[in-house]
Amino acid sequence: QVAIENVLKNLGIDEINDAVSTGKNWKSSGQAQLKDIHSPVDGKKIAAVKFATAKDYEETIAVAQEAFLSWRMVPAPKRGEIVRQLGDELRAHKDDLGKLVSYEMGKSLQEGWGEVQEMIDICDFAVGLSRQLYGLTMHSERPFHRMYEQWHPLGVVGIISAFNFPVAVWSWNAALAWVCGNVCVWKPSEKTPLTAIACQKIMQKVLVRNDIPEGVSCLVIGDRAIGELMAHDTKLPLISATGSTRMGKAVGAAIGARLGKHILELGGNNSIIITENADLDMTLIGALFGAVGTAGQRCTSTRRLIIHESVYDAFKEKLVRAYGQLRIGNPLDTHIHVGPLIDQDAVKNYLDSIEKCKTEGGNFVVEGGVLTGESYESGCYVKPCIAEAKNEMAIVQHETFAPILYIMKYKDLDEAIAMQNGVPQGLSSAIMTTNMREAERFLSVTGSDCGIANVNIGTSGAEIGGAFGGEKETGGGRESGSDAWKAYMRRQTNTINYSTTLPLAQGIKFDL
Ligand code: UN1
Repeated sequence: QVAIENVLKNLGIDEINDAVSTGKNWKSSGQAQLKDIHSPVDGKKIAAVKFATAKDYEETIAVAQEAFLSWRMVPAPKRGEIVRQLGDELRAHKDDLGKLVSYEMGKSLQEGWGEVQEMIDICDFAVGLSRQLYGLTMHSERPFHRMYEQWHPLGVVGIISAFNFPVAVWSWNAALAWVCGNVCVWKPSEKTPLTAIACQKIMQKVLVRNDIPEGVSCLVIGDRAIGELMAHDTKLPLISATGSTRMGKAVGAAIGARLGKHILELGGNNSIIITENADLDMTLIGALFGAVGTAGQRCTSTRRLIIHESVYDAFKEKLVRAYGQLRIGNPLDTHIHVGPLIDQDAVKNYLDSIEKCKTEGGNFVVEGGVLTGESYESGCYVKPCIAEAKNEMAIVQHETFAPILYIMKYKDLDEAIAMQNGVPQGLSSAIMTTNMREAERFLSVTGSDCGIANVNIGTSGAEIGGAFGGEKETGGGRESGSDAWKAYMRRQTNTINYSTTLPLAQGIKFDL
């Protein structure tokens, strides 16, 4: 049993929490609306939070802009040292923060801790990166000239995150943005503001200890209205937004209209191709965790299984048996596999999708439904379900953020790849095979069209070291590892003439 009162106390969550924080200071104007935050685990109120007004937002941005002027002057490796200290604080708070993630969002405690581990990992990554913000040097076509490029910070970076990874997605963006010399303004999901407040308080300790300018890390609790302000705000040169494709299209259009930069991480419709050469025991684990982990609420959740006809029945039987063994309940109990959905709206969405699937001819081999009775009082617990379906069905083409898995048959690999790619989204994909030709074909230019393509692991649970993101309606953004940092900086090409004449490029003559 987890004593949530102690967790809240350890993380500095009060009964009533302020709307905005500029690093050290917390405040909210008189007009800020007070909202209760309930846990999907037991339906109980956790705490109340004030929601920022437009005025609160503007004041926060002004402090962030001011902080940028001095933060950009701190050498990058010294900025890395601040992020290193954040990583240390997160290590110290991993247990409590993981528990609060689990209680506020509903994912299993293992996954709550895993999410905090991702934060720690990205901090480590960013510390190393702080000494590796490399630009290239080029050979000039002119004598006694030197050419190179360098990377400068952008300024105030806006981060809009979703409820499903309430803290990790912030850290992927913020840790990189900071070592790059930017300051951050974070609008967390209005469904999970408390974990965000906890993170900001952890960062606040680091800032105060190091006497870092107020506003390097800002938090604005708010709903859609604040998101819209951010999208239109020319004071934010870059916005990194995670959420639904619908949100991303609106935010992307507003940012595009002002020619700002964005990193969009939107919906996925991820599939695993299971070939006749798959190791079915391994496949079961990948498919199961992908489909029911986080109650199907990851962008990388497995939504479709594309199974070779020769192993279809055998695998279906294995899967159905495994679904029968799933333990659904309080996610803070470490024996539980599946926790609740985030709220009642999500439950309605889940039920609507099941109905639509049935109307379109889907055949449920594991039935869904809402769980009631003791320990399911919040009304957010649902049964993970499986439907035999067709890839073309409208509901299959759509991302439902819930544990509904669609399974379908294929005859040859070309057909399977066409099905895998035949959806509007392009985030994560996988093939299960012990055949090298199949695996390489899937990874080739004629294979998966997704940002992530795996062999013999599932679609979810990406490591932070790789660039994370996807194509098509997933939005095209990349966060986290590899060279994703470049999106948080502006590239400047520099040509220096150390000769005594001024020759023009391309041999152009312009003599007087
Ligand atoms: C998300 O669902 O928003 O690959 C991100 C994964 C996690 C991140 C998911 N590392 O499943």
